[in-house]
Amino acid sequence: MHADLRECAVRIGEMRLRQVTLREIRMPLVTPFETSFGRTEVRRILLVEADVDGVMGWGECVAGEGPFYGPETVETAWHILRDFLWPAVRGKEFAAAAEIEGLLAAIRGHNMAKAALEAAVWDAEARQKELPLWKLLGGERQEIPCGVSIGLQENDDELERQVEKEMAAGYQRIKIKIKPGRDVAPVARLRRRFPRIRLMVDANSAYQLRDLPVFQELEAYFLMMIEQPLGWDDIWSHAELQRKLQTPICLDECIHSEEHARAAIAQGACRIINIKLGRVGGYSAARRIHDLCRDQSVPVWCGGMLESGIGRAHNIALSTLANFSLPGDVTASRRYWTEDIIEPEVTVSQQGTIRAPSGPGIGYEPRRARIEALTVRREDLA
Ligand code: OSB
Ligand code: MG
Repeated sequence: MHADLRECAVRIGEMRLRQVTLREIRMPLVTPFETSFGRTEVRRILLVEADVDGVMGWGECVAGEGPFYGPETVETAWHILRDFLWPAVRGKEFAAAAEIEGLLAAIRGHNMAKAALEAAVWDAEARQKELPLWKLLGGERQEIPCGVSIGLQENDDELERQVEKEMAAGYQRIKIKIKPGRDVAPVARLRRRFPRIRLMVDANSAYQLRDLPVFQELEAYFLMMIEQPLGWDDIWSHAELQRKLQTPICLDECIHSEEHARAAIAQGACRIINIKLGRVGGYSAARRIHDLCRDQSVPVWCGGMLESGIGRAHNIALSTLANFSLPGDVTASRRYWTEDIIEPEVTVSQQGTIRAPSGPGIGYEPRRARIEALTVRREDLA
């Protein structure tokens, strides 16, 4: 073949990142969200806009305002994106968003920063191919089951009102946050009031193995699962605890990679895994964990991180994979925001489901004027 032709053939289907724009927006939550590690009133959200050969894709970094859920923050993510991730992809050709992970592999950790960039490229690739992202990912569910995560409340009356409201809205399962001193009593009360609902608790690593009696007491209330009771990076102690409990443990904070998931399952540290794109470093890792869990008969569900519409839309796409068989923390925009940054907003049916969108990419359009108005900081990387 002539050299020019070969050059041409090699380049068909190749993509290149032309520019990346980082933005920080601030969005006040409709009501503050409290967990065992802290309280959030205003979300600082880092958005990544990627220009892939003129097609724009969007990703959201789920790092928190402080290093309390995991080690990353908005500031560390911005630094890593600008100073390490962007230089690792700048000018590189790739055939698919699935190759981004490999380009970023030399940078250790910083999964939330990586996932935001990778997700933006997935959105752009799907838009370029005029496909819904969920189909490009191999998703099979047209409708995804939804649950809600209810933060720590002022008192148990208020908690009961919240549960009533969310059940009336159609959500299929209720998760409440717990912490030492605010665990057995609220669960017992909710179970008395709602004997048959699918109920679970999330401790966000607030307990230690010596708190075993608390979890033994919780066994009486038929919880679907107990999410991340022990140390954020301590798989071994969860295996100790799971051996002593009938109630399934679900790991969130502990699982950062396929290797962590394999170790946790092999050790018996959990029977369910919560997958978050940010925590595991993007779609490539999320799909591997999904496939591993499917092969090991471990159900998974999609966690949430108080995302704006962009991150919410990505969570919907991920949740269409077949083994996302349990209701996720993927909910309507209006639960968190007076006005979201996507069009249309995410809505949930009276059956507690979200319909996978039919439009290209994430299937929701970023509302540029609103994003611009909320932006407090912007940097173009070229
Ligand atoms: O542990 O799942 C968690 C929010 C922030 C940080 C961690 C968690 C959560 C939630 C809320 O539970 C999930 C959501 O509705 O976005
Ligand atoms: Mg959790």
